[in-house]
Amino acid sequence: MKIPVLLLCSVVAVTCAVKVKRSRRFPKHFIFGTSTAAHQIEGAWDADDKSESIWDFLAHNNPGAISDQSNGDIACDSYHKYKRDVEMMRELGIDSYRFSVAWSRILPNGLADRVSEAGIAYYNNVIDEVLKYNIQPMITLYHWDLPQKLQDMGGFLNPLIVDWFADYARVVFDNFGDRVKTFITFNEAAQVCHDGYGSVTKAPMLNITDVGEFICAKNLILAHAKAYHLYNDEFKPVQGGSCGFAIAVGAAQPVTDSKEVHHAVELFNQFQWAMYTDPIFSKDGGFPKELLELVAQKSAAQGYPRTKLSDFTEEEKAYIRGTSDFFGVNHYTGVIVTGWKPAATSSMAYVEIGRTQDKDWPQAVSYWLRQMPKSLYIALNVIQKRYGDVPIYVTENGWSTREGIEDDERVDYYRDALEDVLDALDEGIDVRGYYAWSLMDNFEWLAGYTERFGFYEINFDDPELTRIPRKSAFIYKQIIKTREIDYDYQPESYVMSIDAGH
Ligand code: GBH
Repeated sequence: MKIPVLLLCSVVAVTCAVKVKRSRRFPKHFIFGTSTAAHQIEGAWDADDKSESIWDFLAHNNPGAISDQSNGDIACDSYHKYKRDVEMMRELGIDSYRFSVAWSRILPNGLADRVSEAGIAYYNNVIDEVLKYNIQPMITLYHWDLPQKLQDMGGFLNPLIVDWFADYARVVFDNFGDRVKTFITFNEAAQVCHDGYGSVTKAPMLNITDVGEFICAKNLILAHAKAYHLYNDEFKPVQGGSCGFAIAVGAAQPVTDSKEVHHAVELFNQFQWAMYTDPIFSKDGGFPKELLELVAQKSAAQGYPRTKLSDFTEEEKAYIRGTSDFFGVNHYTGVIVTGWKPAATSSMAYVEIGRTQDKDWPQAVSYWLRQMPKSLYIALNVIQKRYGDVPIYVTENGWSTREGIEDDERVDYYRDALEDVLDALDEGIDVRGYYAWSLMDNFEWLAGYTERFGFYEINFDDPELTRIPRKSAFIYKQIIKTREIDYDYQPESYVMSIDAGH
């Protein structure tokens, strides 16, 4: 489907003039970074006393589920090669590095009866190494790798996960919070609950449609809130950092300006991400009202004695509301929403919402990823409209290719996305930083090593796992250095070095 440019322009209200070189600059204190996640880069899956995570377990027991039958056993071997990783960060000149901590490396039993010395030592080494070069660490506590032992006890379906997570969070804050000033509790709650519990696209692949997803959602949000309160009450007064939540927000653009289509967009947003963020960021707290009603209607029509998703109690709402110091947004792409056609046969309103991507938008290797014009700008706007002036970090944004260091599509994607950030800044949206996904190629979940997101390429057949900078690495470096996007800039050679002061 072809979307008229004019419509896009009028709806997002920006100048859609052909790209002109602008002299706009990123503010001096704007943070540029890169993101990774433990299971995707560390390898060393059983080093020292580390136990299996749900992703280790999935790959070991059901290798056919992963498109190239690979696993994260070695991945980028960052467990041993973190010094090279930090050297790459210095080459790029980034201000901050977002990475995640593997729960099963810190607490091999999942529960907090025993803390792994080796696990703590590893993350201490990473933190100290980045800080040595003035790169600020940002830690994600949970990026999808639950200890399998906790999954055996129900994982996010067991309400005790709230305490288990808070106990784990205490160990993380306690050990690293003296040096780490930004924490993210959960990465992409919707992907944890929808993909992992409500379908088969992420571990633990439970496929308990709706019911599993909703139980997970409530427990996860409560776990987040408990960890936030713990940080806020006990650690922040001494350590002085901040703690937040990171969620995937895709742009949803109405196909026409009609009321019906705008309503469909709102519903789409509610089901895709706002059901996880309204309880935290909205004024009244709790789940979106309309979503609750629609789920209740469907539940009744399907013969359930009660709704599949009840709202939080008033006490819980108050406990959850306001528990994030910033909005972490992972953003990749978006859709054009065409309308909403309720159907008696579907279990969820979400699947009744018509959506499409324009065939003219460049397509990445990941099937779901296209370069939608202005998508990051649209997403940032929607967040600000919904929740007001909350500080925002773009905690992930990136593009997948196959192997090869000439990654012009990635260059285009990043330039456009950063242009969107400048547009958002111009309008007073409080974007504090931008973390590109990813520093290097890594284990892309069910897609294994077939989709490459890195500034640095890795040949996973090479035992040395040598990291080689792509063209995009040089472009990102130049943007960070000059704080502006120069569309004419081309690297003279592909030889990397570390600039003075890094
Ligand atoms: C992230 O997931 C993960 O955090 C990261 O680990 C992963 O490697 C990376 O991205 C690349 O996949 O709403 O229109 O944007 C992103 C998963 C898949 C979430 C697509 C949103 C719907 C499309 N995203 N999904 S859209």
